[in-house]
Amino acid sequence: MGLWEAFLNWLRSLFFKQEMELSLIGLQNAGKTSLVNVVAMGGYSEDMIPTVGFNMRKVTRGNVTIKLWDLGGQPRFRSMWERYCRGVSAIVYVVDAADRENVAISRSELHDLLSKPSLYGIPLLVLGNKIDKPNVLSKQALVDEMNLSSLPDREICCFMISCKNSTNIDVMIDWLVKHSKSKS
Ligand SMILES: Nc1nc2c(ncn2[C@@H]2O[C@H](COP(=O)(O)OP(=O)(O)OP(=O)(O)O)[C@@H](O)[C@H]2O)c(=O)[nH]1
Ligand SMILES: [Mg+2]
Repeated sequence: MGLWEAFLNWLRSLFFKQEMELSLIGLQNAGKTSLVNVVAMGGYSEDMIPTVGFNMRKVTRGNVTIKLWDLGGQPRFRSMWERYCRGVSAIVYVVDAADRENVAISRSELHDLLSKPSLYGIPLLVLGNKIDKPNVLSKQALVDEMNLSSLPDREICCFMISCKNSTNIDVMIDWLVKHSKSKS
């Protein structure tokens, strides 16, 4: 590569360098920590320990640095979700799409969280995880069950993913990069 071209690439990298801060929210066992591991290219494991409190991980993908707040989903940790969602570029809400019994709880926790004035306007990405499993909700069914159409005043998107098979992980990252309020 010529010197001029290298210089242009360097210039481009300065311009497109982005920093994103995301919060991963959702009920216990939804697959939040698994998602962090997959995004960080750390692989997938069946043997996961429930997150106690939260973990912070920084992941770099190309020119994008992503700071991920991975929160515990058990009931006792849910009251701290709001605190870790304030000021983030986007909220990523993970749902186990194979766990039909808990979708209603997941919906009410999401709506409770987003009713907080401090989180007004923050883009929301809802992920239906575990689509490798049999009998999962369809995307439309998840959108309906989560009542996403009744959440006004923010950008909302939904993807169906599998951390296990890495399905739609890249599409998801693309969306986040395009729609996060970036601090470049
Ligand atoms: N089949 C399948 N299982 C998954 C997938 N993603 C995660 N799991 C499993 O779901 C279980 C819980 O995953 P975690 O990532 O620990 O869930 P979490 O949302 O972080 O849970 P908490 O930290 O307690 O809030 C683990 O056994 C994972 O292996 C997936 O895409 N497919
Ligand atoms: Mg976890």
